[in-house]
Amino acid sequence: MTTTMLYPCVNACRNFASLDGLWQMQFDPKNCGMEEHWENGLPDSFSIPVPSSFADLFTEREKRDYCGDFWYETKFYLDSDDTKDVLLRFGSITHRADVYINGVKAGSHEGGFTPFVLNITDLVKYGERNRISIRINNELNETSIPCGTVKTLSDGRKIAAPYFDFFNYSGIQRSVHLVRVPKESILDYDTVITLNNDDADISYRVKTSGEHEVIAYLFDRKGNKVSECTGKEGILHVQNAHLWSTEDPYLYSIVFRIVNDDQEIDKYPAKLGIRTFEIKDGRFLLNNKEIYLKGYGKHEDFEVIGRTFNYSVAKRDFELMKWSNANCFRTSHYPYAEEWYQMADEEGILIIDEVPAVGMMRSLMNFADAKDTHFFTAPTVPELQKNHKAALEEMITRDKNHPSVIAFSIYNEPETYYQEAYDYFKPLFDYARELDPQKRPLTGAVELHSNPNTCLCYKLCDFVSLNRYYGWYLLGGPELNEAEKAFRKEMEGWKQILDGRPLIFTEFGGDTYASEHKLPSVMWSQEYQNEYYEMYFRVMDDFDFIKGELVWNFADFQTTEGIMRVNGNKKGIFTRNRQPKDAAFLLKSRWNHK
Ligand code: GCB
Repeated sequence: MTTTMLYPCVNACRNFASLDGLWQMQFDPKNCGMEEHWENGLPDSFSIPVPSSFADLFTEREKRDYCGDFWYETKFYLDSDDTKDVLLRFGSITHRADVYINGVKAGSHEGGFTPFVLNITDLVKYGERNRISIRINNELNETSIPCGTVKTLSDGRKIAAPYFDFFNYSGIQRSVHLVRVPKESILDYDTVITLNNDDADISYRVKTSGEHEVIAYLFDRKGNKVSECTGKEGILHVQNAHLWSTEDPYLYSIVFRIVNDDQEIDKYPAKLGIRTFEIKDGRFLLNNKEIYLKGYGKHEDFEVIGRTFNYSVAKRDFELMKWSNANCFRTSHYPYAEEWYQMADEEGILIIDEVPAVGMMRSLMNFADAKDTHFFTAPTVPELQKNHKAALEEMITRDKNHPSVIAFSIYNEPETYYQEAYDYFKPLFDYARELDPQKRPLTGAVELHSNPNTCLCYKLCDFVSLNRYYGWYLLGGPELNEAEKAFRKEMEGWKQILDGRPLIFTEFGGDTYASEHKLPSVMWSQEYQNEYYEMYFRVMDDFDFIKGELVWNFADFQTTEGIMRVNGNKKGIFTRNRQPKDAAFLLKSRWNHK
């Protein structure tokens, strides 16, 4: 496996071909694919779009809910050996994959939400068709993230039993690229920005696979060169820097070239926003100015396409976020497709980037049936931690240069109230701090059992993130006043122990059926959703240490079936097809002045 995760681009030195389109697929419920050598050709396949989440494309329940091994296959053609390396880049495969080129194993990857790249130069044939065969597995367990288990039905069929509240969409859900790069190439880069009055310094580091000289350039939006520096490490000075902000997301271009005298060996261009983000005196500062975080927890989720990235859906989401005066979203509960971050850079929306560490508590009904499962004492924990660490590394390596990314979230709702949880997470926080050159603030989201009296892991966080459901899972409907009292009491508790850390809400919300209205309100009605949010805002505005509110959820989304869900989670401010519920107008008006 090569270490480059850089998003593919085309120029005189490097290029790519998209392998998106119709592939062949075959389920392997008896696990006979390996024995029968399906890597040499699928015996009984059907066509399937790539990228896609296969589940919602089918009309048969057995296919939608398929859990186990399945295979994908396609062919590609390479016409000449032009001395470049050939890389095969998957945006993600959920959850694990073994990749074969012309029947020979090229590599494997565990983890369904980050890219992986295989150098297949020695496995391809020129002037001939080449076959890619992939054995994929979408089972959940307790060693990989997200966590869950598998149930085997009496007919032998397996179904996924997630310990989390979103549908276990899987398959090749992101784009596949065949990338050609020079033998000596740019592998990675990072930048750290400091502001000096009106000027900025961009310290950069570039990793290449060779020893030749590197030159770095910065261009403004009109293409004028504003700075240049020679060396694999250096500083680009920018006079009168045009800062990136949520109101004015101005992007420069940074370009790296590997040169040998006059000869250009490789070149890689990327967008760059000049901004700083830090926590000072309990406040978030963007470019040294305080910013209050307003927005949403989201999912990659839409009708028919499931978790597949789609530019039009993403554009609509950014338009709705901006319409409602939001400035931030959390990539609950996994790193999203790279295009989300590129668009957020352009649109001026901030991102809290979350690793898929969700379901670290044995519960099949969200947290409602979980308490004290002692998740972090299981023998599976060392393996889980290894995979968690790898997912963190892949997320931070991939996303570290985006101006939109302001923080990393290391977990969602694990059992943080045991010493073993602290011991599990401590090295992961240390590792994340080491990995991120910009030293962004770190956090993790916690549910109600992790409160000021019990939570041990908040101390690892630079800011505290709470998922709270007073007035929904607890003290709902006629007891909303009691919910407010309990909520205020908890906030008094946090006030005592935050010790300069800002606190934000990463989730709060109630399921709301878009067609339901009732006066006086009842739970599930649009009127109740408004009353619920009004109660939260009343409380939040009374506590100075609260520095952000991300409601749950941006839109209704698909989950596993069960008595807790009506064909999915309905806590959306927007419906699944992106039309507003009444609460959208409440948020829009609040966030206009907040
Ligand atoms: C949570 C989870 C989120 C669920 C949400 C809910 O605490 O973090 O994944 O979807 O509650 O709606 O119950």
